[in-house]
Amino acid sequence: MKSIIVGTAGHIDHGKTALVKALTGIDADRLEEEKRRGITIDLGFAHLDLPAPGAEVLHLGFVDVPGHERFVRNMLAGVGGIDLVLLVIAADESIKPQTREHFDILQLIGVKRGITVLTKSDAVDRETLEVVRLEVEEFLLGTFLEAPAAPVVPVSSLTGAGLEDLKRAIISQSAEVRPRDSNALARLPIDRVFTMKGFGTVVTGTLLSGRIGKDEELEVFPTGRRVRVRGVQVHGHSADLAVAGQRTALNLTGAGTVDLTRGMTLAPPGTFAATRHIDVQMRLLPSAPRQLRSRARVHFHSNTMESAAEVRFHGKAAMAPGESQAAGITLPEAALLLPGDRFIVRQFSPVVTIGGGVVLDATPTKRAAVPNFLSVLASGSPAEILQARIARRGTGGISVAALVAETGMSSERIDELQAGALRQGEVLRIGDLWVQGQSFAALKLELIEKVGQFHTQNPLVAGISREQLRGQRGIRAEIFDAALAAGVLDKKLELTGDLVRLPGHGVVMKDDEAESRNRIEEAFATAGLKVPALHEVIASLKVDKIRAQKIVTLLLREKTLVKISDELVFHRTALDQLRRQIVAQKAKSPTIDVAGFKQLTGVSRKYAIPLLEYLDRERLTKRVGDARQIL
Ligand SMILES: Nc1nc2c(ncn2[C@@H]2O[C@H](COP(=O)(O)OP(=O)(O)OP(=O)(O)O)[C@@H](O)[C@H]2O)c(=O)[nH]1
Ligand SMILES: [Mg+2]
Repeated sequence: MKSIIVGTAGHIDHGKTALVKALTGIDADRLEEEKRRGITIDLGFAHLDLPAPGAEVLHLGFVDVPGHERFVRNMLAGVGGIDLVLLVIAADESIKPQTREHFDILQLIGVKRGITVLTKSDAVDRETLEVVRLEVEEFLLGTFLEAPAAPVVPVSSLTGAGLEDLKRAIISQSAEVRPRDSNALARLPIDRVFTMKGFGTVVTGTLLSGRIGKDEELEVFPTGRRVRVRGVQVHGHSADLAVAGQRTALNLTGAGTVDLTRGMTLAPPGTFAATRHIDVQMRLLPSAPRQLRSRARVHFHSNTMESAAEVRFHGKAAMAPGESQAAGITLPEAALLLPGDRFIVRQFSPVVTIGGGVVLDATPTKRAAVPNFLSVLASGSPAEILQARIARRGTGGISVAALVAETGMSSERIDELQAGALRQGEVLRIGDLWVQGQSFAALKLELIEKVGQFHTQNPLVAGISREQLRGQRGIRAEIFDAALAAGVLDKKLELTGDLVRLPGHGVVMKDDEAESRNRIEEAFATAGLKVPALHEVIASLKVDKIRAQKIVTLLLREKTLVKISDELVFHRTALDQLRRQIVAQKAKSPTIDVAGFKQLTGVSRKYAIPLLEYLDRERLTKRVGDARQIL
């Protein structure tokens, strides 16, 4: 079974609705006003099953669009999901303005298959029909509807002439339509919302991808409301499951008609994120009346949504008719759009179709980590695009869920596409994250370098702690751990407990050094403020002078010892004790002179002066004449 969406297109009154009725027996003009005025205003729907080759059934869902120029925006809401177009041109009128505008739209939207139907063949003679056919064939030269690959079929909906030819053409063209991906995440842009007696809220749309089943929970984008599927209808019949490419009606609970409108999208909950910013590749039609300036306001249409929007060209002031280039689009409100979605841009005023294109990225980031990122998205293979998306995240990597949300692909499809690159090491899979191989290698080198720097600055420390090495950059723990492990595997790093070091570096203190360290510390700790001369302490050690000096440097860096002048070094505890004494002294007297200080602390003048100067620097005291004010 294959499901195909067939859309009509063409000028007003050229017989689109009559053709759908002649084919399906269904009048797609459902509104009272449409019947009264004899024109189509909004989208209409019909369906038909045809036998396909191999005794298969071809399910055709029809989307009938209005031809009136005032209702092009309704036409745009319907054209997004179509697989096959019937370009309807009345034989008695030939090509008219909306024939051209609809055809421009079909090309911009990227419709790949179609049939040109010359309607009202009964209303003209054979010669006229042939003239119109030639005219139309010339108009379609070089496009996806170029004959004979895409047939031109004359029909009369009045007499039924040509209808069988048309059905045959539909069957053969449908065979060429690539089925939509029913394994991708489901996405249903809503095109109608109504209530049905006894059922409640019903929405309809063309299921662009995936499947939607009964009792499933869905999220409404962009509002975030959760709804449940009470019933599914496909082609007017109840079904357990709707599959990509089918006209789908869903009976929903959890939302009323006021909560839902055309342009919203249903998708599995918690998977996607609606966005206000997209990067696109767009083309301005040669027929556009004027150039499009950067930051111009336009009408933006994609799938069933429409909105005002601002277009920006990166580093360019304007875009000329006929040009194609990358652009950024900002929407006033978030919408669910995905890479590959097509869009149409209409001039703000007067409203005419001026261009359109394809969404490249619906999750633009500021970092320009990947050169030509957008051109890879525009013309790379699916695997290359995935790799660019992974590379863009640098050493941070991207989670499977985020990559799924960014692309709409299933994780299985992503695995499949990345298998080659994974084998080559171009991308890595670390836990739940995809990381570019190159970024990972750079991170590993960066860590090795950082450990080396640490050793240079801390000669007597065995290594840098993992936490300190990971630093403030907030590298994800899984990636950091993997990079460390890779460094160890390469024998470029060593791990002992929590410490990371370069092999052979990170001198562990030898016994005599450790003993010396203890002796120095003890000498100063027990001396209080009456400290010994540093050189005397050093001279008393077992280790040589140079190593002793290094140990002192380490103790100073740790702030176990504090140097307050060239000559004087104190243990931290002694200075802390002094602070407390000074603070206590303040209660007795707000000032203290040198004599008072000597008396308070029991130190000689040799120590008193540098210590008072130290306290001044520490802002515990302030010199006033010969005395100190205690602050
Ligand atoms: N003689 C003749 N008349 C036709 C044929 N098809 C349609 N018509 C008539 O043309 C008029 C317009 O037909 P519709 O099918 O409503 O045209 P449409 O393209 O759907 O028009 P819009 O939806 O408003 O754009 C109607 O009066 C039809 O009866 C045909 O094959 N032969
Ligand atoms: Mg119509």
